[in-house]
Amino acid sequence: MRNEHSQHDAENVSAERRDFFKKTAALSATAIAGAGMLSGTRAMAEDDPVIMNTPDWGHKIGYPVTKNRYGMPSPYEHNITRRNAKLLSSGNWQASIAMCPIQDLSGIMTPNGLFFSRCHGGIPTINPSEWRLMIHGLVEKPLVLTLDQLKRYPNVSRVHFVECPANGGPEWRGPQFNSIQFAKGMMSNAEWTGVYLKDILKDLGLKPSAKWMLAEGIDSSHMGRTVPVDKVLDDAMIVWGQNGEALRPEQGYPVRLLLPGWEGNLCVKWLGRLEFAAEPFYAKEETAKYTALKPSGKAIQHFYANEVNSIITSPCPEKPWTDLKAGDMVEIEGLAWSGMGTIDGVDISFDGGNNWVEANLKGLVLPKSWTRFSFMYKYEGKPLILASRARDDAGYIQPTIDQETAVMGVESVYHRNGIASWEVTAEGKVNNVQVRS
Ligand SMILES: Nc1nc2c(c(=O)[nH]1)N[C@H]1C(S)=C(S)[C@@H](COP(=O)(O)O)O[C@H]1N2
Ligand SMILES: [Mo]
Repeated sequence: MRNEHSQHDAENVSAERRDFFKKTAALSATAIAGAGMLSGTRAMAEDDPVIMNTPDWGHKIGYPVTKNRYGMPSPYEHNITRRNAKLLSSGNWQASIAMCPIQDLSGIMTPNGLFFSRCHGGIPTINPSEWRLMIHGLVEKPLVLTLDQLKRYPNVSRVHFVECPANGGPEWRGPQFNSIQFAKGMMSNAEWTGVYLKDILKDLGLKPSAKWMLAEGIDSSHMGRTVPVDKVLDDAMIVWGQNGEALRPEQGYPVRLLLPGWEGNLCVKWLGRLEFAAEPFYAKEETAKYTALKPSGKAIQHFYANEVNSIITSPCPEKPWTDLKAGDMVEIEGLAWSGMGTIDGVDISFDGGNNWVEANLKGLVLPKSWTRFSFMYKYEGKPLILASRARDDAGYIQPTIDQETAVMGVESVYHRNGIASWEVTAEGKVNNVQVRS
């Protein structure tokens, strides 16, 4: 009888909706056209068959949670996935870059299944009971920790982005991808849980001569990077938690180093060893790679924090304005972040950077974290060059592309933070462009 009962309820609901529809239809399109968020006929589509539907989900019992104990997104969201950038990984999917669909995210947290992932030697499957962290070198008391021992230190949770310094790197010489996911998707933002490294070091006794720390991974790439001790004693974390659950294998399960705001490459995943020394280690990833060749022919070797940056996520090539009509109000949204501090403000330009208006920062505004910005705009159906320019509380503002290339040339792969712009055509299509003077 239960099914019949539900069927009956569904019919009532449908009748109520029909009444509502008849009453409001009197107000009709004329009252709404040309004003507000939904102008014209889209607000009151009298011939929309969906309004009268009584689909299965409203009167058939649904499936139980036992079918899907670890939840998955709705099958209708199947197209929202990470995507691999062939250009950067020569089609080799073991060592690859999986770009985050930043155009499809809301708020500032990246769901763990969509977090961007950069692996130099594939993703190891590590048994946490066989995992140890060795801390040695210029310390009074070297230490080997199990995961349980590590978790006994005071836990902290912090929201921070991880961005590969090569994010946007293929575009120094001009746009390469008509896609935000491929142009800017080498970053994500999460709440990380772990311990401050300085709290562990209290037990070890750092020798005064210790100026550098090598962090080494236990994956096949054995990623090694040297970190100055100042950063270690400031806010470096050893993390095992990602958005409320264990780190995902792609993010370094069971434990990774997190250097808030600094190059993703320094945030060594599948961490196994920390060694303190008086000199940098000059590991492969800080000599052959992750250096920036300048026009003088010299390369910058140790550069760390990702500079203030921003990108408009809506509209973007994947989220065009092709269904808008002149007069529609539309929300321009985007993400701003700085590895040097907290976002102070974001400006938006509609004419490629000649004039600027201030956007609103929405939701949480946290240090070294994605910050969402927003601007309500009355669409005019005219071509635009949309751009965003972020500022941080360390006093930095994004440079123009010309200013940036004047200093860095175009040979560097890393640390691009010049003002990004989208061309919006009269039809509302969105293209990746670079504004040069
Ligand atoms: N052990 C190890 N750590 C690593 C890497 C790796 O391949 N192995 N890749 C690095 C690079 S280049 C980046 S950009 C970040 C990416 O972090 P994510 O995969 O969690 O997004 O991890 C870094 N840590
Ligand atoms: Mo990276």
